[in-house]
Amino acid sequence: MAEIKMPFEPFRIKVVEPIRTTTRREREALLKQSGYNIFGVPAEKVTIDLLTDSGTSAMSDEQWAGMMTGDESYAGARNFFHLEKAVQSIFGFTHVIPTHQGRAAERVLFGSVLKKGDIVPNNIHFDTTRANVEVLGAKAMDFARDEAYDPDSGHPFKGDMDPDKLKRCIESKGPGRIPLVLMTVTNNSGGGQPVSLRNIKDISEVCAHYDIPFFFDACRFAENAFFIKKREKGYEKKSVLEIAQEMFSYADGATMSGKKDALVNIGGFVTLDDDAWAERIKNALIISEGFPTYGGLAGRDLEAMARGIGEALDEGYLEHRTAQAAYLGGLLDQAGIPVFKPFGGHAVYILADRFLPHIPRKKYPGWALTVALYREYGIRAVEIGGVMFGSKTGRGREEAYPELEMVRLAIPRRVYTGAHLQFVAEALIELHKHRDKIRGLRIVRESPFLRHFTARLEEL
Ligand code: P70
Repeated sequence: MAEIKMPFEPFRIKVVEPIRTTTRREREALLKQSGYNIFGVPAEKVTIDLLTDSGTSAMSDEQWAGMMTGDESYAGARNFFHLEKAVQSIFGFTHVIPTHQGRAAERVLFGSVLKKGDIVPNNIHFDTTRANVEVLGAKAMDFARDEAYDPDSGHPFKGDMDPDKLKRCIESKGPGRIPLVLMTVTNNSGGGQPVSLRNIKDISEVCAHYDIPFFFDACRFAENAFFIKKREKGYEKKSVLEIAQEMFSYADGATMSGKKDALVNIGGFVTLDDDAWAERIKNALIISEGFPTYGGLAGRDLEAMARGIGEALDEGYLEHRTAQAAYLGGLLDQAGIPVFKPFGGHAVYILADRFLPHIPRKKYPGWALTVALYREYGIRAVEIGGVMFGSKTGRGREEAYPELEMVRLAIPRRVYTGAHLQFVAEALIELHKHRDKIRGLRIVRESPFLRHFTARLEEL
């Protein structure tokens, strides 16, 4: 078996944050209190927090220095212009409209261009994106290539959208009902898999043919560009920046959660060329987010994002980041733990239905694994499966489940070392040995949208 190397951290640590440990008894009580929902557990009671890579990055010395230059004027703060320039230099669109995070960008964009009965195709929508489409009475549809749903397929670009599935949808529903097509890079609900430039060009051509605007959900664009460099023929010698620029050159705009590949703790934006859409979005922004040069952010946050978005394209950083996922995934895989392959950019995904074959889908094996991982080791992960994406298809009807039942171990950017990941792997390997003791759950309370954040459950 190949040796799995712990990656070298390409940074020194200047500020540290202590990790507190808890006892199993304490964690058991916290689980009970939170309704067996790890979103309800206080972060200080978590040993290693792999809930999300969103807003959890460690900022650099450059970003912290930039925070001191925050211009807190209401309108036209200098940091907005820095952000505008940084975003334009990578994305290449005229308008840059800041928002407090990704879902706010989705809301102001979709709220300005979608109406009831419309359809939004995507490779696979992530949770908030789907919710922001559906809350407007429109329908979110997924057209990822077939390999996306096969955890064992080694296809290098499992994030790709299937152009034929997209065309069939446009032909059958009519282009007039599709105000925009989205493409999520990397594909978060499908194992953090990249989309190839070939596919971006193909989808862009389909959209152009029917005159439908093509937008990216660009949260993890830098990781996607890095995978293109590593895996797509003809891009080996291009810089990650050039690849990102080329990706965006085929689109009409993007929504962005800066909490991922802009390396900030809060922030996002919409960026696009169309003047009429930009005007509508800015008007919507003023109602709920703020004036268009700050969009719900402080000047210092805008500066951190302006600086972070460039740092995310650093190839040494991206090499380490993807090596971290490969290291953790490799240790698990070698120990016989079922994992989604290839390993994604920001996370390792465990195939929970295979990890816990004795728990049926209706008893939420993925959720059960997140509960067990916290209870036994104080590690927090997130279920991407039946609770997050399951839905009742009608009154009293059976629940429908997504194709994949997974637990995501998301790796915060520049936060954990190789030793931390080794601890996580050892914990999972131990847990796997005692997996038959893990029990399923049932939901006792849930909200109509995004139920995973607040649902309460009970162990069976
Ligand atoms: C995550 C978070 C956010 C996200 C995303 C894509 C592809 C838009 C957004 C919204 C959400 C999350 C999930 C589970 C636990 C905690 C947080 N993804 N598009 O971790 O962006 O959060 O800034 O509103 O992945 O994947 P924002």
